[in-house]
Amino acid sequence: MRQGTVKEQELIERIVSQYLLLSLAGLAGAAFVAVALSGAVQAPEVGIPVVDSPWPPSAVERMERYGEYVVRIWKSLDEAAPSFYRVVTVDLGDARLVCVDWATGLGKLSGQDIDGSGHPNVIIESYSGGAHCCFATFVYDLAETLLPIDLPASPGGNAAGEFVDLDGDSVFEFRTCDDSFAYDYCCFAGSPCVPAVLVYDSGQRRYAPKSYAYPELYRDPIRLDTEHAKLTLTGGGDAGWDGTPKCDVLPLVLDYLYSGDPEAAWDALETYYLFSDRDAFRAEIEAVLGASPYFATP
Ligand SMILES: [Ca+2]
Ligand SMILES: [Ca+2]
Repeated sequence: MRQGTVKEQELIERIVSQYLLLSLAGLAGAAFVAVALSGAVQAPEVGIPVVDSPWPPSAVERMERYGEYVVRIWKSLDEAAPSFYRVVTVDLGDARLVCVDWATGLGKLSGQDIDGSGHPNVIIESYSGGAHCCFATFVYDLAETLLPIDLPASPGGNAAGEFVDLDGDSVFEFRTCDDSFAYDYCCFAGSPCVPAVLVYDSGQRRYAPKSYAYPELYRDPIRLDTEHAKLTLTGGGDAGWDGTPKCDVLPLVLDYLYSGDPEAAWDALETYYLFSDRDAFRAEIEAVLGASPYFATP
């Protein structure tokens, strides 16, 4: 196994030529396609990733070098493969250190130092397809050794996220939303996805929830969700699965809880939710948030 621009170029040219061969082979019959495909899959020196997939990756779509590390985005030449389907690998010398199946590609800050370690990071985004499911982001610090960074996945699987430096200290926060209540009380479109911020903990090398440190992010949602909650008092809200307007009130309650103001949250629940199961509703909210990796209290 080697690293080198010339070899890499040869690889790409060879894969392209095999792709052309495959296209021609389509005219010649399925048996010939199978032979050509197995040739592509077996190219040993490039380390084509072996994944349990109906669409084995067979071509390098993009390659990046971050220091000594080589990151490749692989795609399948099978036309039946979903358009977003990729496999991402990270190699150091001859060693394959990371192989993420069902990737969609690299995060836009890949190659930058997002955690302040002094080494670049690689960010791999994945999406498993299907209705609303499932987004995940994988982060590694490319130091002398590759170090995984723990980043909790979307609780309901429906929300992607992005790295943003919210406080200007050159360490990036992860901004996303918490979809823990998706489908709980009403349809997906009506379910809340409250803004959530995870901040980097360099000691633990992990992202941990700390939305309450960014109350300014909740000002606009609180204003909008208050207007929405008010509709319940005039009969203008939408009834959920159980005939109550839980999905009209819950977003506002969550805005306050996430922003670190539980008193305002429970006041809002009392003001806008006038049904007899209010205490049970509150207990459910507290139980769900207690189990959410995206929620924390000050
Ligand atoms: Ca870093
Ligand atoms: Ca920051």
